[in-house]
Amino acid sequence: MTNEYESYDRENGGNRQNKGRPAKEIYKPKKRISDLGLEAQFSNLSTQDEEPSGEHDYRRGQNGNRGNYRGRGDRRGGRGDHRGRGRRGGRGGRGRGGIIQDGYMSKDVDDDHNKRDRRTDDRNERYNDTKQQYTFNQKAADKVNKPQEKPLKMVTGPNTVSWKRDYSYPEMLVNFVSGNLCSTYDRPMTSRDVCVVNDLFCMQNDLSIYNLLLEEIQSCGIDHEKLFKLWHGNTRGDPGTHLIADDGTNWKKSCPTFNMVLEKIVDFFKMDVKATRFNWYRDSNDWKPYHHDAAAVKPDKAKTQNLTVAVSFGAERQAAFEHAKTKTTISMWQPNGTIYTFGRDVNVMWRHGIPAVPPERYTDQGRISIIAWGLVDYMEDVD
Ligand SMILES: O=C(O)CCC(=O)C(=O)O
Ligand SMILES: [Fe+2]
Repeated sequence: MTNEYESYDRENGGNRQNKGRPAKEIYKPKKRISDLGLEAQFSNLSTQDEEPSGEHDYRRGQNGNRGNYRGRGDRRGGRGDHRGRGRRGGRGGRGRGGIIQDGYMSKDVDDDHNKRDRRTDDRNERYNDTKQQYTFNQKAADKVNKPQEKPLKMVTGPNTVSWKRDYSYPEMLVNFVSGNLCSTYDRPMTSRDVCVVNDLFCMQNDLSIYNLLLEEIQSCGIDHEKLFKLWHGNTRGDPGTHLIADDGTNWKKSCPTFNMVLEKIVDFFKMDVKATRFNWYRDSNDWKPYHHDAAAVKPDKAKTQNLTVAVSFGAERQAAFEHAKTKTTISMWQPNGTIYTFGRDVNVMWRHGIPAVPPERYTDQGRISIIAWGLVDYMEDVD
């Protein structure tokens, strides 16, 4: 089968167990954002393959938080580390839009660990590490500054071939939006648009949210093998691509940081979220093949989902699109904290995925993506 859309993936590989990898032990933060008061709010969201059972009121009951995180709106009176757009300012923070600052990164770096041979397939030991650290990719920077040695590719023939005005809408239009400057998405959006929103959640070098997500989900009390499923597990002689958290287990109740992320997505995009997913790419060996999300192939999903939102935490990976007909590919780096979204037509005209990283560029840094599928009422169709 060539059309590898989501439901196919799930039916064929999604239920396989992730054997042989124990839960990663991670550090205990000094302060947690567990008093967000959001724990229960998203626990009733359906998975992508199920219809939601009822209406969800995402903005209920935010008063009375005393905790370390302050977002926009009604949350007030916090004294802690995370400062957002709360009505009453906290002391000492820069008051940026919901950015979590002063995270829990430890100062000491485990050099031995970083130098360890990464090519071995026995990755279990590594998941006993403490929290993930931000690393600067010096190799990449050096490469960019290197003088070109190969002969340059050149074009022969005329450099302009058409003077006809073309008013057609592009097959994909990429919008860049600053999460620092606006509290909600306030630009036009068409179904052929991809939007990239930076800095809504955190500074790119602050891995607090990645580490909290991992800590909370791994200490939620559900057995690791039940909680995480290997995507594409062994269906093609491949050891699976990456892990997803199984929404059949009740992990969301114990993961306030996941709920905080989701609430921000709902607020920012004014989105009616119908389904969510927690993807974990444990290291650079994990990846996700090109696919259409379910709304491209299931008419019932298409009625209630016109937007996919993906937020990346942890290692910087590329999110890529492959044109369904021409197979042309376009790829975008996704630094820690970055959002990318795409509309209904992009999901039909293109497949998307997280490209595999060649073994020589191996890194043990992991990435989590939180995906929300749902409806926005301001999306314009393209004729
Ligand atoms: O990790 C990502 O950014 C992509 C995930 C994705 O496409 C999916 O879960 O359907
Ligand atoms: Fe997807």
